[in-house]
Amino acid sequence: MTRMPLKSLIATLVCLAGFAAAAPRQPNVVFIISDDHGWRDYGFMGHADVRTPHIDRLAKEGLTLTRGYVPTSLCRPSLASIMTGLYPHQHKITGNDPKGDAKDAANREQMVKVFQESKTIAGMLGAKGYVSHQSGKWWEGECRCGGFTECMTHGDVSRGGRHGDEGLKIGRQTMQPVFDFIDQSKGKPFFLWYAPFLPHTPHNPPERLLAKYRRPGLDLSISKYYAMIEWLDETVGQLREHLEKRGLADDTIIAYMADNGWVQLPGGGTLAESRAKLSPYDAGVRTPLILWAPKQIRPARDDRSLASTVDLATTILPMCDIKPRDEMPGINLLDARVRSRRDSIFGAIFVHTSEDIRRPEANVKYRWMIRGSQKLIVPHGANERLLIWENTPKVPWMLGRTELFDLAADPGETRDLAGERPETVRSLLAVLDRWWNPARP
Ligand SMILES: [Ca+2]
Repeated sequence: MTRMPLKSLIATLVCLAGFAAAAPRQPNVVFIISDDHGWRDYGFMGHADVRTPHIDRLAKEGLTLTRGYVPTSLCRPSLASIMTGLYPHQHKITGNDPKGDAKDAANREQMVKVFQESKTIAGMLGAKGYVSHQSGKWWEGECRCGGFTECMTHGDVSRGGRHGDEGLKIGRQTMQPVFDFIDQSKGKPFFLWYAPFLPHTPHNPPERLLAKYRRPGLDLSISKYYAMIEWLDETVGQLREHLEKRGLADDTIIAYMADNGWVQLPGGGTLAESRAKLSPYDAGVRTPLILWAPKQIRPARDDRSLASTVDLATTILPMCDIKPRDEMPGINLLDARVRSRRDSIFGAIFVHTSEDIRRPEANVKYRWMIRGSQKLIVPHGANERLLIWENTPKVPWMLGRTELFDLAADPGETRDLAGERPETVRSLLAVLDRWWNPARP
């Protein structure tokens, strides 16, 4: 072995130190989170009516995983999973509201404290020098508590704080706070949480958009929902255009997803009837996931692999030179081999208004898992009497029995195979219990 002369060794060490100091530029990270949006309701997902040209373009240019899922189909716990990279039984956020007076500040504050026990993506990026901005949906009180450096949401219950307050103006009334944040953070890497109250109710789209979908034979409530989606899409286009105008698009990662699904029933229908939001069926838990980064992610569409929003942390943090935490269960979605090796994903459905804000097992109604194309849905018998929607005793889709579906043959989950395939049910249940068994928390 040749010995390196001392002078050269010192020169090399100085050089390496210099290299370490000039670490690669950290990419900006933008989360675009649609609210109450059905997984098929996009142009790129094949919808015949809904126009989403801007989201379609992201999907075409990015890595698009059409079999994406949220672990739970309700806003607050789903957003908490996106922000922490953890399952609801890990971060313990399972419901939208606390039991008792949901408008009582102290009552809500106790819930927010539970959320603060988990590390957030905003906080982890912040520790590495990122600035961050929250806009849109945010349930966890004053948004700086979630690790953001700037925000729209005040969280003050006495001024209407619950799920976003001032933040809910984004997209619907203005994009300016987001644009101002981007402009002012120039030079520093940033994290942007863009979770507009779109296409969420109230379905009150501008007439110029509604006019495109108003037609004989299409129920007006459905026309309005479609127009709300196009409204969301317009804002996605505006956000991207702003990044491009500022010359930042090449240094930015965009992750797109919906927080839960939606089925718009003719005549308005009630949520409890729709078998979507707050249900364990695909209409509630499935969403396409798009990862877009022109310099780092090659365009591809994957219609086979199972992906979860808990994978966002474990995919994006390494792109920002941050090691994911050990308790994060996700995978790196950019690695095609890792994606192909995953055979199962999991989730759970909880009551809308938490029985016990600290014990997920006290609130769970269903667990579900998918292996390949087989989907198992298992009710939690111990909580059978709990109402999933407060004050809604009758939820027609809630059968209270174990169900098994073949999603490849029956994507609408209409034919329950549990009775015909007891062996499959048994083997899937064993896997599900290894993931999380609320009977043995
Ligand atoms: Ca939602």
